[in-house]
Amino acid sequence: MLSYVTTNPGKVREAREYLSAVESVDFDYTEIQADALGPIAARGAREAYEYVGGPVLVDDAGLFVEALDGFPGPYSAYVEHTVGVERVGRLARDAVDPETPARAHFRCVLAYCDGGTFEATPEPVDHGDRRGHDLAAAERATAETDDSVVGGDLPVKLFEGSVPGRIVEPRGEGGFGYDPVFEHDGTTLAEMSTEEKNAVSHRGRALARFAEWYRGREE
Ligand code: ITT
Ligand code: NA
Repeated sequence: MLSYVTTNPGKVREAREYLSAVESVDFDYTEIQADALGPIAARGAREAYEYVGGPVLVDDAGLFVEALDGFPGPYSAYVEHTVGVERVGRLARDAVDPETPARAHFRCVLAYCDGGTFEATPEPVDHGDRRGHDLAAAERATAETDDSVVGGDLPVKLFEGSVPGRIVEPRGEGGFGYDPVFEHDGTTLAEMSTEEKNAVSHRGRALARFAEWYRGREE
């Protein structure tokens, strides 16, 4: 049984659409201070594997606002709980003039660890539609995950997804976190059903990549 390790029920709801035989484990693994999601997720997966004693998937995500040089990025959870979503939204919109969209993207890195070894075959990294996005950041992200099997005491395999959008005034009641202020193709993620959000979201893309790989290796 695969354990999806998170303290966030919103993430579990989305993951269930891809992983039916998944058990969610509410375990708060140590989030190291790092400026990239990949290493945070990899460290978390090793720690969660030791705790659960079976295959685990951890999910580290963040909102990257272009006009704020990628803030809050890997600090998104801390910033949500301190500054709050509405104020982050205002900060992002104030950073550009009123006619200019406050461009941003979400990224999600899934880290899988089962204590075993993997073939070190790099997975293609999906950054979604990169148009209008910080290419330097996308490039750094590619460098980070191109070798998707990361070493350490236990090997970990990473899967990534991203979604481009813009920061707007809050709309919608669905989703969680920054969803009400993040608009993709005219709709905020909070205005979408779980299914609709998964079809375009950073997490949906990463989960689809993971599910494909995971099913493939069970055969
Ligand atoms: P776990 O670490 O226990 O999984 P978390 O909520 O702390 O749960 P992260 O460390 O990945 O998750 O923090 C990411 C932050 O970004 C946090 O504030 C989330 O609410 C937010 N976030 C993550 N995915 C999101 C999504 O799909 N839509 C909106 N906000 C999201
Ligand atoms: Na967290």
